[in-house]
Amino acid sequence: MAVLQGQPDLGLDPRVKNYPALKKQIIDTGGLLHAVEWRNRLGPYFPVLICILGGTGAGKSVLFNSLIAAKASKVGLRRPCTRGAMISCPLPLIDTLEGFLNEWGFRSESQIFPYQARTFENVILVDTPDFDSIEKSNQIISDHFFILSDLILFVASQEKYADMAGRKVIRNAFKWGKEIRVILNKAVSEDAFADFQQSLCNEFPEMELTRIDRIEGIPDILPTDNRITHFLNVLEKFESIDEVFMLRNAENTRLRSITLENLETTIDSINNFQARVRKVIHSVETIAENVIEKVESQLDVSGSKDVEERIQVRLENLLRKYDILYAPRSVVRMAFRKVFTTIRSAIPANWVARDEASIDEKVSIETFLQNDYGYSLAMIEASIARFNLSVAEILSSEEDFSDFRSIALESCPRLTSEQIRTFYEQVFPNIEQLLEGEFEKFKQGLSTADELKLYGSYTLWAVFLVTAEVAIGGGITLLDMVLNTAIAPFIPKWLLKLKIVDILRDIAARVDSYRRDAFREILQSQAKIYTDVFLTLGPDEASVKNLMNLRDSFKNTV
Ligand SMILES: Nc1nc2c(ncn2[C@@H]2O[C@H](COP(=O)(O)OP(=O)(O)O)[C@@H](O)[C@H]2O)c(=O)[nH]1
Ligand SMILES: [Mg+2]
Repeated sequence: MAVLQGQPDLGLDPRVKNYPALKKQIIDTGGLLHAVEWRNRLGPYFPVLICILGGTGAGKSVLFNSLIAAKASKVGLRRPCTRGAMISCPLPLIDTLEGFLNEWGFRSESQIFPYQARTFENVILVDTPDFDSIEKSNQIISDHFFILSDLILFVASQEKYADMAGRKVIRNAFKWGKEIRVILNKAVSEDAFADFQQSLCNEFPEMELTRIDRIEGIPDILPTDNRITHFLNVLEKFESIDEVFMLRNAENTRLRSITLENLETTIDSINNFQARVRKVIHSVETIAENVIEKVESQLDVSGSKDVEERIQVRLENLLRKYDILYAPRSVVRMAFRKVFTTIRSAIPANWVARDEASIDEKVSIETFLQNDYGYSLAMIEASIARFNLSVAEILSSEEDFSDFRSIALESCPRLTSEQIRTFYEQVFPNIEQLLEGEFEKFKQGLSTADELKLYGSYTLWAVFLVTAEVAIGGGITLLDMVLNTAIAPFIPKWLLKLKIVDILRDIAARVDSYRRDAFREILQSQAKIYTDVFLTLGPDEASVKNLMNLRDSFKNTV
């Protein structure tokens, strides 16, 4: 049962909207479970715990003293006069009682008073601190004794009988089915008593109400006259061990069922919270899917005459530079490296270099970004921004998400341009290597004659390069569109015979799928920032599981 101890909120994030209510529920349930365990340990023959409960100055301490016939508990109107609990118990039980007080954490605030003048050997009588005490510790002690008691003597005074806090305690006991006797103390007026009785009967039929008349002065103990005889009888009843057994057994059953009820409510609340988390995560994921879908459709850009022309110019430039100038292969490779390093960091295609200047100098991020088609880092950034905006909108529009909204603002950073670029570099594969691999593969199936021709020509490199650029800039759709018109005319006949067009399609398809994956991964990593934070709001899974197991075992025994 220690399951709820040490982690009174089961690891919930305090920023969660219903945190205080949930935490209180969990603590209450923990208290009940502890009480069940405590009672089990003591068994059904342990003396009954009779607690005098009531508001400040009602006369609890006076009644306590009167019942044990000793001026044990301090009496007074200065509040709160009684600090902690005053407990009267049979001598042989003192050690057990001390253990109990230590276990429940209010040993230092309580006093034990062994019975002397009047002894009930099967009764532990507790003068509890005022439940309406301004001191929190007093309230807690009073709450605990409420839970642990077998029988409650609830004291109201004529001055304060209409008090709402008192009403709440009685209501609670009634709901619980706990044995409770209500006492109107310091009663002087017949009307007030009748009035109190009436209002009690209305709400709690068959509630037993007893009256103790006011005596003169400021007594700290009442004379043993018929004012308290009734209560002495109640206590004396427990001289019979059968009565003890009956009451403790009945109270055990009530405690177990109220604990089960509390467990169910707590689990329901936790389930509701978890459903809310699932809902917000689902919303974020749906938004991500929508943005991805939208961007994917934008990735299928359509070509135009202008695009075709530019691709041609780009090819011409490349061929002129590497083929016609017979540049050594290493120079081409270096150029490749440079082009693709830049492409990897800036993404889209560039066939803007219409003049004959070296592409090494011409390829720059600016010219990529100037491209009027294809997609770029700017496009990824824009869609991430659109995604973040949609998430913010949904978090603001749904009342159910109000706490998630501020949590997202506080704990979910948006990816910066720099991070997006880095992410892209990480997820996009090394195109240069891919093309080199293609080149090697292509060579393998060739006859010696064809291979020789291949070494003498850089056309293949140039065509590979342009293909990759087109795929990065406009995807497979664009490539298909321009393959026959803009690219194929530059491919020599002997190369065409070697099914080069299919190879180009294959390369383009792969590059295209890589860039789509890269985009999706970046967007999903932004979405994950949200969902990860929402998932860590708690509660701790193991504790919830424990709670459910407890609930199940209770169900079988209640
Ligand atoms: N006159 C009169 N005063 C009472 C009676 N019962 C309690 N008191 C006074 O009410 C005040 C509060 O009593 P106390 O037992 O300390 O109340 P508690 O705060 O509920 O423990 C004390 O000054 C008592 O003397 C009564 O029957 N007659
Ligand atoms: Mg008192």
